[in-house]
Amino acid sequence: MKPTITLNAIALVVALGFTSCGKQTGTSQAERTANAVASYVAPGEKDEYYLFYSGGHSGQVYVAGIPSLRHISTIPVFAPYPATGYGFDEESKKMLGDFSWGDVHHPALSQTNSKYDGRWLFVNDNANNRIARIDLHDFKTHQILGPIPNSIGNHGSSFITENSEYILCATRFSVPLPKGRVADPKDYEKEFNGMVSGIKVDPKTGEMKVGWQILTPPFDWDLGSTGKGPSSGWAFWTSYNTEMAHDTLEVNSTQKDRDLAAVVNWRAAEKAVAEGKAEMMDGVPIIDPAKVPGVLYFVPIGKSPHGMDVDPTGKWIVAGGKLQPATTVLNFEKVQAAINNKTFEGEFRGVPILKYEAVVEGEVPVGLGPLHTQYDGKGNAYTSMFIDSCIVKWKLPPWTDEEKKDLTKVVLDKVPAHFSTGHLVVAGSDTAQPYGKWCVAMNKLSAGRHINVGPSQPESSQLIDISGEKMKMIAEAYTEPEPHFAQILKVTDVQPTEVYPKDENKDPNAVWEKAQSSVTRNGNQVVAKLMAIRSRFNPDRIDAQVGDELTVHVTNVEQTRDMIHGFGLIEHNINMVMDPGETKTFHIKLTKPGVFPFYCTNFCSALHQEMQGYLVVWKPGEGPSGASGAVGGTK
Ligand code: RUQ
Ligand code: CUA
Repeated sequence: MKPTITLNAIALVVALGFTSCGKQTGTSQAERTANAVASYVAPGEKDEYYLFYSGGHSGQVYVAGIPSLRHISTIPVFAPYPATGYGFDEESKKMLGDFSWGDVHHPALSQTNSKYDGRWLFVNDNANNRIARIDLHDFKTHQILGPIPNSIGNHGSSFITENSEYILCATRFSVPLPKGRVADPKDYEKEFNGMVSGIKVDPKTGEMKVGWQILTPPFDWDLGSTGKGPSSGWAFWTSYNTEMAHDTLEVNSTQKDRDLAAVVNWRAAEKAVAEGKAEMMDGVPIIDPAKVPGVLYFVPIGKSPHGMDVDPTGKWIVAGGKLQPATTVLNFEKVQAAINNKTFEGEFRGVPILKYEAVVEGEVPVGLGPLHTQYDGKGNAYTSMFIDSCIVKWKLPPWTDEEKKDLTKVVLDKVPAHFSTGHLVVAGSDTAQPYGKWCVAMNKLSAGRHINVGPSQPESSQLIDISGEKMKMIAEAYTEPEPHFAQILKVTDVQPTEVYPKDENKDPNAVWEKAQSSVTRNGNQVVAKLMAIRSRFNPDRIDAQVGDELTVHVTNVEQTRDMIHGFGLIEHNINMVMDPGETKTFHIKLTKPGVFPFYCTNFCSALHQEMQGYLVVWKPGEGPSGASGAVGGTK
């Protein structure tokens, strides 16, 4: 295949600014009114869908409503977030470990039988090689797994299998393995390796652990997705840098017309590990695909591809070629046949390369810079165009003979986006039964479409109605930097709790009545058990001494929705926030004498401002009960 567009042409397009792929819609007064009504959620009414979008290097996940596109809440994941006290109490501090940021790219809702089951949302951290689990019963982060051993640059994740058996991950970077081994990047080809990881998910609790890994050449694995239906048990990733360059990647990794995508049989990998065919590295069973045939295959994809998305039937796998003005459609049945018949065009390091012509259904000329593809479940595909700045709707196979001869015929519609769309998300696209109806384009550049906020600008997201034959641009909103992928979940497909029921609070330090609250001393350990209720803390005085270690447990005894209390401690960098029925704990060493007020940080009642108390830190040997005493004040 000849590259149909040169790098220089693309550089030129980028340098000249945005290309456009059509007229802006929604300009007549009637259209504007109709669009406004379509996304309007009147005061007191509710959105129909959740949009969970990744917050990139903010480390967080944001929740918006669809169709309003209003930001509704922030779920802190990889970075402290004082608004919910995340990263201040012992439990969340422990989850964050030594890191105070992450780079969230791809959220994945848990699935049962290729349908969202409303239980968990998993997200990856590209920066520190982690995966986190948000439980949808309370919309909070409950586990952060990692850094994953033998895995650097956890970008090609989190892709969930059809029954949430695994979160599958592939590395963006390669390094000498195991981690900690040093080799000269000049010896990249020989010394560096990438990895595909299977993170096992407990079917009951969602608890993750590293299951197994597959060693790969040092390609930069990119986006991927998991199979279903006929491709059940398989997963797919594109790669760039099959050139295995280690410097000036912009030039050196874009030399080849085609890069090699990975076709992974994860069930075969699981089986190989069970049969003892793996070798341990850093505590993880590692499969060498050259020694265990049937686990990994390569397939060529042009050119520097990015997204690779399986359609709802599981038969079509679409890859976007960043430097090629077409998407490549693989036919999984042909992939299977090529594997069975050994229709290979060679091998790389013992891994067979499937013959391109044998597995490709067609290259659809969608335009410049195709990245990601989503589906509506009605036979249509929607591809985000980074360079053309638009969304292209096109028809999936099967194609007529006439269409096959000229695939421009399957390109159905284009709608401009503003600007440089990265990911897009169609509601439920990665399930067997998409909700369809809405598409959100997540654009990399807002380019001043909003009121001026200085040189650092937000990203823009745009809501597109895909229910009709032609797409309709409906509304836009601005988001925290910087959304990558998102998931859309129907509100009725999840039942979050509104309070933590008292009976379910198993914290041994929870206190529910004044009589249970206490401040006690044991050696230099001072333990305070406080209860928070509108509008006081009980007790509201803690006495201790310099050199003491202070542990404070605060229980919010409210059982009313939205009755949240905070515990901010002046000049100690502490802010816990307790939801109704929740107990949280912090632990600090007291190093300076003084009287330090603590107060409720969450506006909870008319007398919220009165909800305060004192931590009295006496000099050693001083205080109301002398050297050995610690007291709680007014009960
Ligand atoms: S990548 S703009 Cu991090 Cu998902 Cu494609
Ligand atoms: Cu409790 Cu404000």
